[in-house]
Amino acid sequence: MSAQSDMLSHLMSRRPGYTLPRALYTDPEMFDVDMERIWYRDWLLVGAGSEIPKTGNHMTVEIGAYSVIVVRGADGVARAFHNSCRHRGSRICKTHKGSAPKLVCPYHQWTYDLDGKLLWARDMGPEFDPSQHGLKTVHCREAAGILFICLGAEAPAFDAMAEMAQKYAGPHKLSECKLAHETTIVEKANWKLVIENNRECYHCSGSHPSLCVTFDDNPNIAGDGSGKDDPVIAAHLQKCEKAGLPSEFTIAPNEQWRFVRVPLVGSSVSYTLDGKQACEKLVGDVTIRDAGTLLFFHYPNTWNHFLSDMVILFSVKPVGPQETQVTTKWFVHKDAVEGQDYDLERLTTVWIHTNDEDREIIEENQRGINSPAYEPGPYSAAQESGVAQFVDWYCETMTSRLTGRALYAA
Ligand code: 3BY
Ligand code: FES
Ligand code: FE
Repeated sequence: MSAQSDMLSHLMSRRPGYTLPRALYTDPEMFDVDMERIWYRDWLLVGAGSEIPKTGNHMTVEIGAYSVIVVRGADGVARAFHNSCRHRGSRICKTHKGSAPKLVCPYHQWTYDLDGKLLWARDMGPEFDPSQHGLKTVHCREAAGILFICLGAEAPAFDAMAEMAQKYAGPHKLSECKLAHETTIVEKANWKLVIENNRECYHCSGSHPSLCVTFDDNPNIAGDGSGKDDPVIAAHLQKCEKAGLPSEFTIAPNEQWRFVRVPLVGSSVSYTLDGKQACEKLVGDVTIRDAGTLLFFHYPNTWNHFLSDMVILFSVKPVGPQETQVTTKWFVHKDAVEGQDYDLERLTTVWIHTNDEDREIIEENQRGINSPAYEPGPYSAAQESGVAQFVDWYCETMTSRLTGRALYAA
């Protein structure tokens, strides 16, 4: 109870338009409240459905204290279960990804069907009721080929976001893409610093030489949609919409997610060091190379880029108050052949560098905040409105979940 009232008093003391009070980036108890009230309740992106295309394909995901199995059923539906056996609690799947016709616990071989039902348990006696010992379910949905899970007893609304994902990302047909490469890096910083950093490009010119070849750091482009009166952005929007690619800035009523398609720098078509394509084959129904990038964020755990020739999904997982994992997954058309249609190094190099550069600045951000001399500082209205938007979402969401009311008018 006291961690929650501490959280509330930190939230009450915060100054809008400023970075958060120190405890919210450092304190283990505040971290636990973040996990309980945000991470264990919201929809979280875990990857693409095409990573587990066939019956019995599964992946395991660790979210805080939880371990979750996401598995493709015989009916083609992806389902998620707690990765904890109903016998004595062992983890059932220990590999990051795998495939099996049934889920067999490695400890005493209790065997579960792909829909979580307990099928077989040896010598449990006549009184034992297998129907009471199925795997515990976790909410799982696919939207435009993107896989989400939610650990909450009741999941928040999903359909409005799913509809928008279908509209904006649908033409990229992620379900018909293959995973070309995946990395996970550890950043020694609070998860909110990772998201804050992603929501601005104020730092880009100073830190991202390779990204800046193709990604425009003009804050009006990706910012809050205010740039649509700019002739370059307006022309890009028109061209993409004409090519069947919805592009106009759209944001959830509670501002938890956003879609917008933005142009890349000059004649660049993909995230490469020369701005030229990364893959010969275009994805899905995309017919134009210069479609720019469709940006999709969904708080608390993801930002994504849908391009004409690849899709990059980013997912964040808090490990501790000052430790966060960032997983990046690069997808290309499923028929694209490595070495022929794309070169893996060329496909991944810009974001491998960018991620590492971000890790470095975010870790320095954390180290500086750890100093007793830290005090909340002001966001630039011109450059960091996206950061302020995230921080407002966080404070508003946390406050309403702790008190049942909203701190600021919607
Ligand atoms: O990943 C993004 O959404 C971009 C790229 C750099 C900063 N951020 C606004
Ligand atoms: Fe799973 Fe015993 S703990 S079968
Ligand atoms: Fe960055």
